[in-house]
Amino acid sequence: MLCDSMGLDEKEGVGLCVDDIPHILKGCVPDRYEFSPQKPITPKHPTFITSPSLKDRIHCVAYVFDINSMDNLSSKMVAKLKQIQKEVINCGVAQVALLTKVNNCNEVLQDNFLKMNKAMISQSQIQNVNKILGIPLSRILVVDNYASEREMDPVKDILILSALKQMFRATDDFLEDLPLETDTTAGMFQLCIS
Ligand SMILES: Nc1nc2c(ncn2[C@@H]2O[C@H](COP(=O)(O)OP(=O)(O)OP(=O)(O)O)[C@@H](O)[C@H]2O)c(=O)[nH]1
Ligand SMILES: [Mg+2]
Repeated sequence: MLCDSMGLDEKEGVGLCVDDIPHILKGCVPDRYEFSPQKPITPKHPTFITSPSLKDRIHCVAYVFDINSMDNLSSKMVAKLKQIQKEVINCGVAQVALLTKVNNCNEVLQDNFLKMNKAMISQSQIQNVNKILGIPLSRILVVDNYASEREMDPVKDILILSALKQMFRATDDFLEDLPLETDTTAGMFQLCIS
C-alpha cells in the first residue's frame, strides 16, 4: 500500500505537522484522515487507531523531492527533515529518497541501461541528498513522472518500476528485522516536499 501525505513546508504551522509523524509511522492515523498543519492528531480523535497492527504501520518512508530544487533547500527545511528522520530512525523504519523531474533519464537509459546507476550517481543532486539526509546512494531513486505526455514511455516506466523495486527491497529489510508475525502486509509512506 502506498500512502501519500500532505507536503512539508519550511514554515511552522504550514504543511504536514512534524508531531503527526510518529502517529503516522506507528499506524495510528486512519485512512483519509485530513491533516491540520497547526494541530497534530491526538488519541482523542474519534477514528484514531489506538492498537495498530503491523499492516497499519509504515514500513518504508519515501522523501519526495523535485530534483531541480535540491540546491535550494533552505536550512529551515533541512532542519525539519532531520527532525523527521530522527522519528523515522527511532521507529526503525526504512527510508528512501525519490527524486522526480529527472530530465536526462532518456539519454542515460538509451546509452546503456547497465551504466544507469553510474551516470546517475555522478549527478550533484544525488550527492547532495546523500550528504544532507545521509541516505545511501542505492536508496536515492530518480524518476520522471508522467505530466504532459499522452502516450506511455518505456524509459519512464523502467525508472518508475526500478524505483518501486528498490522501495520494496527497503520495505523487506524492515520486515526481515521484525519478530515473526503472520500479518506482514507492507505499507509505505510518501512525504512530499512542496
Ligand atoms: N515534468 C514533470 N512534472 C512532474 C513530475 N512529477 C510531478 N510533476 C508535476 O509537478 C506538479 C506537482 O506534482 P504533485 O505530484 O502534485 O506534487 P506534490 O508535491 O505531491 O504536491 P502537493 O501534494 O500538492 O503538495 C504536477 O503538475 C505534476 O504533473 C515529473 O517527474 N516530471
Ligand atoms: Mg502530493
